[in-house]
Amino acid sequence: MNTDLLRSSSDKHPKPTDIAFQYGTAGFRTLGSTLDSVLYRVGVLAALRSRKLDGRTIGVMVTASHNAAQDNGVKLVDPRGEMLDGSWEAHATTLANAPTTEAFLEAVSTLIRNSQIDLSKPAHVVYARDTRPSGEELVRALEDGLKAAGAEGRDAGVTTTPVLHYLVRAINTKGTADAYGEDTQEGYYKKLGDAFKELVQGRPPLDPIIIDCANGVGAIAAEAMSSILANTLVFDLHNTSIDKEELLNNSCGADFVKTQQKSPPQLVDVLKPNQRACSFDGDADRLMYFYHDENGQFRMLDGDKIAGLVAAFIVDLVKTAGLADEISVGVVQTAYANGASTKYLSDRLPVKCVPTGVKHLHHAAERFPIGVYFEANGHGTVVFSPSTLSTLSSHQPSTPAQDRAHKHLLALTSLINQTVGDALSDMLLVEVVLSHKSYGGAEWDSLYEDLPNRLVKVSVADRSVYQTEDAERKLVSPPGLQGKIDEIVRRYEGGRSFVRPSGTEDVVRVYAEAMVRSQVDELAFTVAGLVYDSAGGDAAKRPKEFI
Ligand code: G16
Repeated sequence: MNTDLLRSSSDKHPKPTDIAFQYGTAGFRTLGSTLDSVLYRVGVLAALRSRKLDGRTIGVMVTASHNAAQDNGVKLVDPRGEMLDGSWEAHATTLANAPTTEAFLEAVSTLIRNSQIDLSKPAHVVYARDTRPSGEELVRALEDGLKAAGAEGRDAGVTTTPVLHYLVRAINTKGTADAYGEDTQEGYYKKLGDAFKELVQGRPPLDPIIIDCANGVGAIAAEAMSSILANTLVFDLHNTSIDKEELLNNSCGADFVKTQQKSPPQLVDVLKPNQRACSFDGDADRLMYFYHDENGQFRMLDGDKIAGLVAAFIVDLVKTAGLADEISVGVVQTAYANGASTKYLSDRLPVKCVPTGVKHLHHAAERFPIGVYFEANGHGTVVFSPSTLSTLSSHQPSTPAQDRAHKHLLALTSLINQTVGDALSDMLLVEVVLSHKSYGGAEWDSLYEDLPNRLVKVSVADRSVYQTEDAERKLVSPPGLQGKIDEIVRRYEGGRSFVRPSGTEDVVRVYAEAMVRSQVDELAFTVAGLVYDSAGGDAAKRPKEFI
């Protein structure tokens, strides 16, 4: 690498003195206006990661997903389309925090030396961004880093996070036996669209689906998919104002629906009783379904409900295809999974609980022949292990029913974006299952009844003080706080509550559930009050609902 070029270009992207950056749950994420140096350095890091992996293509996505419009962020994607290997997250944080150009150059050469990176190898990086206006300039900083590090960059433009993950895998598997698909956005839409059409062929037509696009990039993706699907499934698109920055994720989108437990206000008068609707988030990697029942009552079908619906469907297909002895299905959840969903699933299948973050769920799911993973917030997908894929491709069905189920399983491996949670792909998957089961929202909803639950955010001065263990279900720091939480939880029938620092927002999250709605709010706000006080929060600013 040309050190002079690195030095001069790094000088154009100085690190702000007063900020410590952290590669968190989904990469770097904070105010977009502070991220210029981070993007430049991520460009250099992505080039080194690619060289370390013999020139295989690395992905870089510029997005702050569900966060408010003024935030932005960046995350790296490894060659199979999965999140960056954990050991390199620390390198990302080190490079991002080097205070000066000289310190940055030193950190780069330490990384090259310690990781034994062969600089004669080529470097390839594909990158994209969501619709946030700050993304344009941040991409320019990234390009400067790529150029300085001598990487060949491919700009995938404005697209969804899952499309970028798809592209990374498609580029790296091109021309091989496990080619993932055509390495273009059109290839992605066609792959999913063809699989969907095959899966619903011969089924009664589905009613149009209402989609809340969160005024984000999902609106573009849904539009493109809609023209491929034509009449097979009609999309009724809402919240598609991608040019109005202030509307992004604002009173709409998957995070709003999940945390507020109500429909986006723009849809309240649109929804007819029992009509199904869904929300994407700002970069279309989360999906939340909902409907209003006959009494106009809001009903939410979140990631847990999606996991239940999809896992049962796949288990049935595996059995019908005559493959039950060879292929099993497992489910991965986090502590946010509703207790009722964990009970429903673990009565039927192996279930594993891991810390928050797609990277944790994805890796745990890969240990199952077919791993279904969903976070309650709507992030998730299904992964088929290499040996399952080879069993499926060599299977010889012996009856027409087996043949049909086998073909459907094969089509599912194309419909599902196996690289990461994908709102569009997951939505089509849900629609397939609803079509095969002849379910509406209410039938799906009745698989089990959620325990009342509540998610609260607490702003604290330093969220790094809050450390957890046991898949984030217990606090180990600050000392003594977990004991106080346990004592409160014991007072509530079926009570459960835990506290963890967010990796994407500057807050501590408090989750609570209990048998009775009114009690769950009390439990959540009491625990939130404990957290606020433990952080030495200003008594005058204590939110009034904290008990
Ligand atoms: C990201 C991660 C998810 C995680 C979410 C919230 O989602 O990819 O796995 O559940 O952040 O994380 P936290 O509670 O640590 O803030 P997204 O959609 O924001 O990219």
